[in-house]
Amino acid sequence: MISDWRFRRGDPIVVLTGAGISRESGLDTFRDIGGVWSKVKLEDVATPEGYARDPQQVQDFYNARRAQLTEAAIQPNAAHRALAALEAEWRGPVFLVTQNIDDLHERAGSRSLLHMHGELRRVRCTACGDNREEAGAVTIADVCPKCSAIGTRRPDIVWFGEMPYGMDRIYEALVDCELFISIGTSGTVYPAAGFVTEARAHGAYCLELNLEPSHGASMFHRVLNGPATELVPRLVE
Ligand code: BJW
Repeated sequence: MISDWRFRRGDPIVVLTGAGISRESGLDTFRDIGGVWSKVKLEDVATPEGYARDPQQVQDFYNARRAQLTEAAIQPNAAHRALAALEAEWRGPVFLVTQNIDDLHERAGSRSLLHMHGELRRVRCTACGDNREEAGAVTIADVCPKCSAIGTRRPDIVWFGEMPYGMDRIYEALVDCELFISIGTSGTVYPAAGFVTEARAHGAYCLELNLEPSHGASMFHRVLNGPATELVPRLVE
């Protein structure tokens, strides 16, 4: 379908994904009814201040979500797989920027991928910067395997007030792309919510795929509403 439009196979594409793409894999979104922020206060678990107040509460929250990723039922869905197929088949660059901290895109086969809000399966030492994969639970009594500091291993997650990863690379790609596709994000959290403005200002065609119109829907040239597992495979077939 993409190639039915004005795009040539080889035009650069940037895809932004949010929690909605993983919803049909069994992971909660944040702001929908029953979402993550209806169960915990974001100030407690997704800010540096919350972590300073009660680090073990924050570790417990991320330990539970890290463990959930290893459940057999949590698997990449047809939308994750379709984006991996797009990257494999399109002749030009397909740069996938995800706000998600799960690993479903890489498990589906995406390779040109940036986790701008960090990764659930990584921890970072606040003393020496050591950043490594962690499959299990983390506690505030942990010792950093690199510098031996105690209690310095925090989830490698970008919390509110912190700088997301890869911003220079992302803005370069937004300036160069011919097509910007936003999938499964409410468009409420910056800087990701502003990517459509940037891409559009530099001439990209902007397409939104979401269950419902997002907060930024009016910025897109075209908006398709429905579940990601239906819309994304149809787009790339
Ligand atoms: C489906 C579906 C299906 C469901 N199919 N669709 C005032 C104005 C402007 C900005 C600010 C401000 N005050 C503060 C700020 C900055 C702040 C911010 O944006 N706050 C807003 C709340 C106002 N941002 C930051 O602090 C960021 N850092 C920053 O700005 O640094 C400075 C900077 C300056 C200049 C340049 C660059 C940087 C950091 C933000 C960190 C966000 N972290 C979180 C938590 C991660 C940890 C965790 O997972 O616990 O990231 S918050 C949470 O929201 C998570 C997500 O990645 C992020 C976005 O959520 P997402 O993915 O959009 O999910 P939902 O639930 O909101 O939406 C899901 C959508 O899917 C819905 O629309 C559904 O309809 C849809 N859907 N099922 C298709 N089956």
